[in-house]
Amino acid sequence: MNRTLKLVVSGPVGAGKTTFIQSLSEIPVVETDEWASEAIGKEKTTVAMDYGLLTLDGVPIHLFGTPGQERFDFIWDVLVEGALGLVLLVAGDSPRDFPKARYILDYLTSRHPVPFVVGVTRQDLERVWRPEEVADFFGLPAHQVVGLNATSPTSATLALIRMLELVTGSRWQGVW
Ligand SMILES: Nc1nc2c(ncn2[C@@H]2O[C@H](COP(=O)(O)OP(=O)(O)OP(=O)(O)O)[C@@H](O)[C@H]2O)c(=O)[nH]1
Ligand SMILES: [Mg+2]
Repeated sequence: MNRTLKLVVSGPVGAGKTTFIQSLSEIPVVETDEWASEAIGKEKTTVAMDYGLLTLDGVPIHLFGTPGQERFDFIWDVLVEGALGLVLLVAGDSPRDFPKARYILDYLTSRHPVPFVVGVTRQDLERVWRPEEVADFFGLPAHQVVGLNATSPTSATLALIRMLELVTGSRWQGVW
C-alpha cells in the first residue's frame, strides 16, 4: 500500500472546497483566496490551490483543492496528477451549478482516469438537494455520492472516510 495518499478536491465556485479542506486539515491550510475580480456571488475565491494535511491511522493524507473558476482550468490538470482519488463537491442549494460540476468531472476524469466520489455540501441547510437526488442527476450509483456539511469537522471526516472507502475499494477499519 502506498503510504502517502493524495486526494484532489474539485467542484464549482462556492461548492465548499476550501471549507472542506479547512475542516479536515491538521495544519493551517495553505490557501490562495483572493478578492474575486468578477461577480461570483461571494467576495473571495481560490485562485491557485488549497493544501491541507491530515493523518488517518498514521497514514498522511494530502488534500489539494482546485480553484472553482474555469479560467484556472490549467491548474486542475497539475493538481490531479498522481492523485489517488478525486472528490467532486457540489453545493446542495445550487442546482444551477450542477452542469458546471459535470463539466469539471468530465474534464478531469477524461484526462486522468482517477476514481471519484461526489460530495453534496450544505446538508445542514433545509431545502437542499439530497445525495440520492444528485446521484440521479449525475446518473451515478447512490453509493458514489455522499452528503456532508463542509463546515463541520465531524461531518467532513465521515464524508472523507466514505470517499476513501470508495476510492480504495475497501472498508475503513481504522487501518488498511
Ligand atoms: N452551511 C454551510 N455552508 C457551507 C458549506 N460548505 C461551504 N459553505 C460556505 O460556503 C461559502 C463558500 O465556500 P468555499 O469553501 O469558499 O467554496 P470554494 O468551493 O472553495 O469556492 P472557490 O474557491 O471560489 O471555487 C463559505 O462561506 C462557506 O462557509 C456547508 O456544507 N454548509
Ligand atoms: Mg476555494
